[in-house]
Amino acid sequence: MLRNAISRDGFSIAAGVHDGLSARIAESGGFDVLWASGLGISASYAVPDDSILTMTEFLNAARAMNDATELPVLADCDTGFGDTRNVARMIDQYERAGVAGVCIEDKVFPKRNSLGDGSQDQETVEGFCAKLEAAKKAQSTSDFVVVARIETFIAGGDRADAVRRADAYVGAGADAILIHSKSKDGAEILDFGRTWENKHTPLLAVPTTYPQVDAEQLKAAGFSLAIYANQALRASITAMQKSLIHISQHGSTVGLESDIAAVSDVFQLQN
Ligand code: SPV
Ligand code: MG
Repeated sequence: MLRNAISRDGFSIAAGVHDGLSARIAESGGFDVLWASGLGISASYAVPDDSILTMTEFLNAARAMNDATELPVLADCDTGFGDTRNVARMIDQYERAGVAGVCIEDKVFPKRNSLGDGSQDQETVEGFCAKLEAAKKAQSTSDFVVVARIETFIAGGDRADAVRRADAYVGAGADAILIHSKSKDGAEILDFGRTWENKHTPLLAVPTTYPQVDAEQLKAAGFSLAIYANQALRASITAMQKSLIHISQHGSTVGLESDIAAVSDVFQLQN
């Protein structure tokens, strides 16, 4: 259950995945939670992670992950696909699909991926709290989790703004806080975790740009879930590129066969 996996008493890891196959590989790799990555799902359609795909496209990918595994799926739902009414329908649809929880971020639609260059406009605290309240009101099972993602550091804001937002979002009903950053050293994330006075609400991090901050450090700073959001996607891109270039250059798969999964491995992943 997602609620247990992100409890403040323990520490879990989530793999960012983009379809049923990557979800199943993450499950066999020992992860606790699946992150239905907006970046990954967008990349699987070869479009930017800039609010291009529809909710239904993201939902279909999350449903495939949920159907393929026993792991709880935490779906990256960007800004909630609209205003409070869109958020309410989104919750209904994700919950019906069996997804364990959703994460919405406090940027304005259309959002841009957080790791790119360029400015990011943040939603007002009041506007985002209204979305969280709509989400919590719309859920029909008590186990469903709504994560509030704070983009203050991405937008160039300071710790005081991040803390103000975290407190407000918990007040509006958020079950967990994801504090995002694209800093190179992760210092602002570790500082936030250590100093945020709320020691009950689960804290989530996405250590993409600060890979030297390991799970132990995140746990010690008060985090309960580390989301490895895009490593599976990046690994698969490298593997596909290397393999396909080999074939086009050599006109054969000799020298490649031992580096790629056997067809029987594919069958196994397909059950
Ligand atoms: C994603 O995986 O889509 C995320 C994390 O939202 S990030 O790409 O860092 O914004
Ligand atoms: Mg995303």
